[in-house]
Amino acid sequence: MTSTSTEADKLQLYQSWFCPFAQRAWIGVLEKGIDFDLHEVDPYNKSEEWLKINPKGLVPVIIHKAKRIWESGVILEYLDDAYPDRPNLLPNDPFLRAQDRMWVDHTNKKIIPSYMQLLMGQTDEKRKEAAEKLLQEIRFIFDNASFTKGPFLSGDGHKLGLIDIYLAPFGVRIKPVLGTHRHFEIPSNWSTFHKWVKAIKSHPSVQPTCASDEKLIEHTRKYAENTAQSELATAIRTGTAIP
Ligand SMILES: N[C@@H](CCC(=O)N[C@@H](CS)C(=O)NCC(=O)O)C(=O)O
Repeated sequence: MTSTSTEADKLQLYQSWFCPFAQRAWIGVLEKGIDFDLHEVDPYNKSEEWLKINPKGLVPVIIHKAKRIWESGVILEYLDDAYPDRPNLLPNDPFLRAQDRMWVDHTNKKIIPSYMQLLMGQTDEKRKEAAEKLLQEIRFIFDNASFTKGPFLSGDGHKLGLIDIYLAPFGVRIKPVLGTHRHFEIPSNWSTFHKWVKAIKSHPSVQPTCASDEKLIEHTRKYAENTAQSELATAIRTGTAIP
């Protein structure tokens, strides 16, 4: 906590243990070293109390200085803006900042849809198509990122940054969730990808936010069986934009 902040200003994070989007916000506050309270909520129960916190009814949400902010990517950028004296999530260089944001866009438009289509696909043909697409889209990032100084995707790769945090929840789910439900695997010779996953999983700001593989596999079974009723599942089923 900074010397000027008070208990009333303390950041409040509303999240759900299973949610990859909420995990981003949690990693972000840990990486920034921000003092915060964590509230575990059930976003599917659209109670009046929950909708007062987020009228969209989605996790994550933060409340900071009595103001609420939702949308995981917006939250991460807000943390940099509101806490400029802490380690930045975005690099300083304009080109490298733009690059992180390019991969964020790619993650939203390409990686998440193909990840979800593979998880929810109900025919061999749909799964094969989604698996090929997912590999191609992951390859695209890892072939084009800078990686000049380390395993991370952000900036020059020396430090965990915005795009790492953005992609990490899906990166750590690929093996347990897609491996178990769909026998999907990333080729063992994709060394930059595997080095990245290893660096992410062991990172002190990521590790405490990871649910066990067993819990994630169990939680995602309803997606694999195509019975999930979340906004994300509906968007994938109907081919509309993800929430
Ligand atoms: N684009 C949003 C997505 C958030 C989201 O879909 N969260 C899910 C949980 S993983 C949720 O709250 N779902 C509630 C629902 O579908 O009703 C973000 O990145 O924050």
